Amino acid sequence: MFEQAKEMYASIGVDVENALEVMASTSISLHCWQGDDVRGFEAGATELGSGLAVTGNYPGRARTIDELRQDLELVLGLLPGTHRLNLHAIYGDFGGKSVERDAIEVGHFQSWIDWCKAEGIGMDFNPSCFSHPKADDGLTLSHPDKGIREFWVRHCQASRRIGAAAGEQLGSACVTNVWIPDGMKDLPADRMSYRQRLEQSLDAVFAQSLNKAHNIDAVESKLFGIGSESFVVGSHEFYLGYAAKNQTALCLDAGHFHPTEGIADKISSVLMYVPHLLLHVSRGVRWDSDHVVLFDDATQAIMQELVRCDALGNTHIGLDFFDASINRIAAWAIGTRAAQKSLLLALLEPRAQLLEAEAERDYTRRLSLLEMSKALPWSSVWEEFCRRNEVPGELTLLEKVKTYESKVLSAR
Ligand code: RNT
Ligand code: ZN
Repeated sequence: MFEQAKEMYASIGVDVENALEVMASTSISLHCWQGDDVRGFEAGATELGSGLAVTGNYPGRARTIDELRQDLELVLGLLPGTHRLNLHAIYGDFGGKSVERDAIEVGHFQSWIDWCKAEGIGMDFNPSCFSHPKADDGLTLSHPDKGIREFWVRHCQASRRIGAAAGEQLGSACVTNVWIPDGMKDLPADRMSYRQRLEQSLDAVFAQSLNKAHNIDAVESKLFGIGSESFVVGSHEFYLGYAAKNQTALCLDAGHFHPTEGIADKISSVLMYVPHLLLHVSRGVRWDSDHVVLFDDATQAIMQELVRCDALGNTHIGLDFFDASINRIAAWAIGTRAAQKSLLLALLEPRAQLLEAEAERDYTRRLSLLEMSKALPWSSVWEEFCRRNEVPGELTLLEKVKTYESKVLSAR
């Protein structure tokens, strides 16, 4: 089936082997927080807060670093290609000790860096400015209280240093992404002062210059959250401006816009003004619900734009979803593979023909080509990619997860 597919694609000018090479060299950053419902390993960790919510109580949640690593090792074995780990600061190896967020050091993450090295993968990092008493007002870097602001500035500064150490040790730049929950449930009387303070805090966070080969700074906007329905300090406009002005990376989370607003169309605009793009591929259902990513129109459109804009080189693809109502390993694997399948479909587009039709203003042919490419045997190419990487194909994926569930997860 693969050989037939390859010939069929060749007949419309698509080089399947080239597509598979790009697939092999495009890594997805696996968000550690799908494995334990965004709890982390801080001593006496509090409830998930700051507008983040995980629903479901499926058995088998990773409760320790060892369990999370064991689960991640299984997930990595279910994904074709080489990927990365995206770690939040609350997942440090604190050895049961309580370590304040502004006191985290590289040492607390050394065992993760070592684990990544052993797995042969890169690492990305995130300060965790949520689920903490000092975030209970719904404000962190923009808080009117100088002491609280500075506490979070120190946390973000420490996070960048940890990111840079990971990047240096692993020989691959770490993307350190700052997302904060700051906002208000009801109408603010003074939006401007919060945004001015956020800018000042971010300037302090990014003041230390770090080697860009080790650390890439990113900022993530949001439209609204639970408890910040009327006002989010770090809105899209705020961060687009900040990232363009300061030449940081911009993170576009697929769930952080109006429900019918996709992020695909933003990619070509954003990349004209910022050096790097970070994606949080996610799926919002009616709100920023962080459902498991699917092989759906929105995800396919994102990947199409990355390919069409030749943007894979300066885009960092991360995932951001958390579903505790189904097997968490399956959620990780299904979501990541959906992003990968979408990328493959985009790479198999009859690009030359599409460009030709567009140049000739033959939009009938353009539309017809787009529909035709959906009907081509891309799935045979996907199965071949899985086979070459010695990971399960679509028919056997769930079997592997279920075996692990009955052997390992059910004993937790
Ligand atoms: C929250 C943001 C953020 C978080 C993670 C845990 O709305 O999407 O990226 O989901 O950092
Ligand atoms: Zn996100």
